[in-house]
Amino acid sequence: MRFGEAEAGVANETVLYDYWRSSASYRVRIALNLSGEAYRSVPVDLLAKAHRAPEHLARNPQGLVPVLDIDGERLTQSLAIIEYLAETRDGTGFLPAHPIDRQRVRALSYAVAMDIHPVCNLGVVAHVMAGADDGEAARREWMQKFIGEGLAAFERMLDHPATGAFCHGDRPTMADLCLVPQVYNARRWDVDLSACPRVVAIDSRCAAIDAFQRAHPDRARP
Ligand SMILES: N[C@@H](CCC(=O)N[C@@H](CS)C(=O)NCC(=O)O)C(=O)O
Repeated sequence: MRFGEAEAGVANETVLYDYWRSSASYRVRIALNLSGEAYRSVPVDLLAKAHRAPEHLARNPQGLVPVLDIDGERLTQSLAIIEYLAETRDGTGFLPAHPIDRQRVRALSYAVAMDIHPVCNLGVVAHVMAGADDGEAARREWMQKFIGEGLAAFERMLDHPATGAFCHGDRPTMADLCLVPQVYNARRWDVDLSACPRVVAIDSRCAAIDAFQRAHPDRARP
């Protein structure tokens, strides 16, 4: 056990510290559901700055969600968590077997998680708003620009023979776990997705899957 028993609750219980609207948390909720991993959610209210409180900084020195307690360990970074599940749980399919397929799934995942998501994070956008005359308008414009441009590039990446019913082949991989929360955010900020038909179609297919439905922010809202 790498962390306090008091925090751990029931020994070896899987606990996700998350926020309902956090897309990095949403990725992990989908991954846990698809893995069949039972877990308890502990909300960390980003709007109330609970992620900056000592209690959460003790869980994650970066002051970010998600944090996952699993197998007696405490994990951070959503993609590293998804890869851990892929390596320790049977048959997730989050990462394909062949290195070149895995490379493509990671490239698609990183296009969302490392290129679109960080510039649209709460702390970054709050800084943008603070420097603008009309903070709300500046946020909207910022989100539409960076999510719109990022998903347009993702759409072009999907123009590839390995794209199937999902981002890579015919079952969800880590790339879909990244894409769906990003599309949720795109809709939240009224990003025009009319030039992204593959993205929209894959998102619809994922929306029909129970594990994705149970992870949706509307279901995760405390
Ligand atoms: N690379 C991290 C990103 C985590 C992250 O940025 N989480 C956001 C919510 S989606 C957060 O905690 N934001 C708080 C802030 O920006 O202050 C991961 O994938 O887990």
